[in-house]
Amino acid sequence: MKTPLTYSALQSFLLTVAVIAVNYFGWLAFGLPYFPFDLFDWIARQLPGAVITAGIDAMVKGINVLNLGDTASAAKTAEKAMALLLFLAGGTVAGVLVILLMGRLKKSPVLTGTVAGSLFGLAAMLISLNVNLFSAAHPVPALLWALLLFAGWGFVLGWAYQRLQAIEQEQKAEAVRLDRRRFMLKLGGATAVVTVVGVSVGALLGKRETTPGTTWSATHALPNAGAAVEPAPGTRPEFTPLDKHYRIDINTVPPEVNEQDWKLNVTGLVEKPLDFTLDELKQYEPMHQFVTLECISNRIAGDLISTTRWTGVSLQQLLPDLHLKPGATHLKISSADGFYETVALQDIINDERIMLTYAWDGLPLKTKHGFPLRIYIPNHYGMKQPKWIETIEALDHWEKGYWVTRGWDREAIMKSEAVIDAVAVQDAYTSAVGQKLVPVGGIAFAGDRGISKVELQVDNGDWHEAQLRKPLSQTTWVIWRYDMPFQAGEHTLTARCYDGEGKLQTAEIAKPHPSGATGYHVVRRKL
Ligand SMILES: Nc1nc2c(c(=O)[nH]1)N[C@H]1C(S)=C(S)[C@@H](COP(=O)(O)O)O[C@H]1N2
Ligand SMILES: [Mo]
Repeated sequence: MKTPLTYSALQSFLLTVAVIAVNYFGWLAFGLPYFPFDLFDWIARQLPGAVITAGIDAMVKGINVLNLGDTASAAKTAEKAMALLLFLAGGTVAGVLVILLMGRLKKSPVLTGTVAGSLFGLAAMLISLNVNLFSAAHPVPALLWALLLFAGWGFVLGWAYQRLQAIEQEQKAEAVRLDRRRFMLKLGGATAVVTVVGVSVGALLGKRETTPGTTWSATHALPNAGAAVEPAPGTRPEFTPLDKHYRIDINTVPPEVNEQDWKLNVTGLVEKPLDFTLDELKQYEPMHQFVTLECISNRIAGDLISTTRWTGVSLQQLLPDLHLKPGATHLKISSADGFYETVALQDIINDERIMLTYAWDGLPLKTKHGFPLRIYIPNHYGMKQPKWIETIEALDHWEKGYWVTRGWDREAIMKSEAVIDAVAVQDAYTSAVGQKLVPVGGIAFAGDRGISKVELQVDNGDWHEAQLRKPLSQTTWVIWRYDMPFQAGEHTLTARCYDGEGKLQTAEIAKPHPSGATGYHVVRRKL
């Protein structure tokens, strides 16, 4: 009797589950690479920009439609789920192919499985090294780990195949069926145990990111404390708590850079290659800036925008110590995850705010926000601003950055937008001269251009000028508020803003791709 294909599929499915679990354990317990995520990230880097953009767009829409909470975290969870499903599907298919090969070769199935598994391990290792150039996992233990894991998978696959073959030799068809089923049950039981133990021990040993020390904001008043205009109740916090700052990057799991091994390398058109440790960078006069960062993928009124206090060294100040050659015109900034962007030297010379940043809200950057070093470039979306910086290369020409190569805007200048965060509920109504008022408010943002005016329209009426709260700085969003006279019924509210130069934001509705979303924000509310 021949083993049916479903048995082969089940067998390789079970073993792939076990690999995922043991791999998880090794990742959390010892910081070894986690192949399902690395593989997923690698594929995402190879796919054409249009495919990735469509994928991200669909994901963000889905998160909004299904109301899955904050977009950045939900997207990362979705990515992880996709990575695991993909690995599981790939592992199952690969296992079936290897089993078919075992049938063909008629040699030792265990040897065939082990060799095939080792080849997969080698491929996984190369992919992992290609994606994660970070120093936490050293290549040698990582390579051994990949070989062990995948060769082990192939070995057990071969062993199980042999066992099933032996069962097929039995006389009665009924006995074959029964024994086969018994064997699969045992295999399922064993993989279940490995999976549960691997995942739970891994989770127990896994280190959580701890935030040492106190944030700056916990012990200091914000620079606009006591500003006359109070946010309408329900408006998002003006200063984003550190653990609420959005996160967007090309990594399922952020690269973990080891401070001891890390140096900022300066190469290219320089008198001689240089490097800086983090401590050396901290010797320079620190610069503090309140910054609103926004992702170009943020939709109108989306949550991929946050504000905190950035600290670092102005590139203008560092420049003389880089000893650039006269021909240098651009700096190419490259990161531990393979991300990169170029900054024009002229921009640095014109704008002292362009800064290599090492702290947010008074603490070293969190791993996911780019520890140990990221750049700040005012007025440009996040896609222009690498995190986890490792290298600065001086060039004599401009080059496309990671997302520009993939079809996004070269300049990626932040668009002007006004957002309605809150229409107060009844308890929060105010009144003036006998008139019941409904506080309406939110944020307005136009990069470093600032905001000069926000207006609100109720239904098809006139535009009413809102009050503006004094912002944290010229480079943050501005909180606005308009106390709208109460009128019972359902209303359409529309907000728009003018930037610091008095330029009205465009009403034209544009999607995030390729240059950032535009259009007036409209909400409907029943009062
Ligand atoms: N190395 C690296 N830097 C990166 C990215 C990335 O994928 N890799 N993503 C960029 C994008 S698209 C955005 S919006 C910001 C987000 O920064 P945050 O996650 O700290 O909020 O990081 C930027 N810097
Ligand atoms: Mo972004």
